[in-house]
Amino acid sequence: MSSSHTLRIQGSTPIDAIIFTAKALDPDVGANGQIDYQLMSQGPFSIDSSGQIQITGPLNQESYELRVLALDAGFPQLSSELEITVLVIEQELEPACGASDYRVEVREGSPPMSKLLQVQALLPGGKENPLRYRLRTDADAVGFSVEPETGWLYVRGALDRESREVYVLAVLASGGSGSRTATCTVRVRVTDENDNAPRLSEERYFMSISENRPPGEIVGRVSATDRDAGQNGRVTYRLPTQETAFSMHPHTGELSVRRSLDREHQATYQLLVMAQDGGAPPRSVTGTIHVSVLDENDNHPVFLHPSPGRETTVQIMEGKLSGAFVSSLLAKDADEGENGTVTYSLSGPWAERFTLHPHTGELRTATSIHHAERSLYTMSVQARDSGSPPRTAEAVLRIQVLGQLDFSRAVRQC
Ligand SMILES: [Ca+2]
Ligand SMILES: [Ca+2]
Ligand SMILES: [Ca+2]
Ligand SMILES: [Ca+2]
Repeated sequence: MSSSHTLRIQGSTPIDAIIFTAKALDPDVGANGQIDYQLMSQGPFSIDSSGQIQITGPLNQESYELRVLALDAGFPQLSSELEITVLVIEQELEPACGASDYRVEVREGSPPMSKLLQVQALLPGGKENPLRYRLRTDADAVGFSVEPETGWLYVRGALDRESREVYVLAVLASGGSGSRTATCTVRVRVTDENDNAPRLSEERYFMSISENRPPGEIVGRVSATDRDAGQNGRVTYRLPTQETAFSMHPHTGELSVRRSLDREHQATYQLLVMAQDGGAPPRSVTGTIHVSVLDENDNHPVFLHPSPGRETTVQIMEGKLSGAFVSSLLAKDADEGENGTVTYSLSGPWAERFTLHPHTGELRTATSIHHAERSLYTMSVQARDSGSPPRTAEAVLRIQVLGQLDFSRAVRQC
């Protein structure tokens, strides 16, 4: 019985490596079933009792022909033969990357076809068989290309760090006897350029603060963001025009008053605010802040009539019917709304003989007035605003009642 077998082993297979196990099957049992193996040919090989063939020396030939004899211990002795052709093949050449991990930085916005770096894979002894490079097509590779012959990596279009900062590319180098491929990893980091101006959270800010607040009181806050990195994205704030009433914190964006504000002097302010990044050159944006000064009840009503600070005398004719016009009171209040809304009242002895309209200030008789009964009424008039707490002003009004006789005399003298 004989059979044959062909083995392919690499020339670099180490000494002592087991390359084959011969197995002769013998149906006999006992001594007849014990098998002895013998290697009948020359070469750097040996076989042991279990049929394992080992390498015992360097493989210098391209091929070896081995004959294995399997003998049993019976009588008569039976044998079988196995022919093994050992082909020693060259090791397959595999390309290998020149670096385990390529790293490169590229400036954001670099123009298309900017060179990044050259990937070089090596093929041992394969100079006559050049490698070709290509990019593994994936999402990261979209913005890049590689020159097939040289391995130079390019950007295809300008990169935006604010969209993506790191790309991991796989450059495949293929060639060699076995068409093997080496995968070289390239990490591309996009460095920042100051290509974004800060953006204010609002184009126009509307803020308010009560009048009379102490210096340093915060009115409100502006904020801006900048998509760039580091100093290119660090925003500071300022009021670009000279402002005597307001100041801006450069880092927090807080607007505060430099002094107390007086609504009655100025009720609204419009300010420019500028947000600027720390790039070189810097980029900036401007917005506007509208500040409303809210009213406080910090003004008394002031009488225009009767004259404040001194007594005012008005004259009326006696005998007028109830409801006759006597005088009109007028007080002004510089405040706003309720704080500036004035109501009038009258006090003093005999005040019930007159009526004062609380809103119009019209003073009229409440009864028929006679000179003989009383010729002079001295009244206290009060103007009060509707603030909380209210403020008041007082004045003295003297009403002189002229008798018919006095009046005729007065007319005759004219
Ligand atoms: Ca910026
Ligand atoms: Ca940027
Ligand atoms: Ca007032
Ligand atoms: Ca006020």
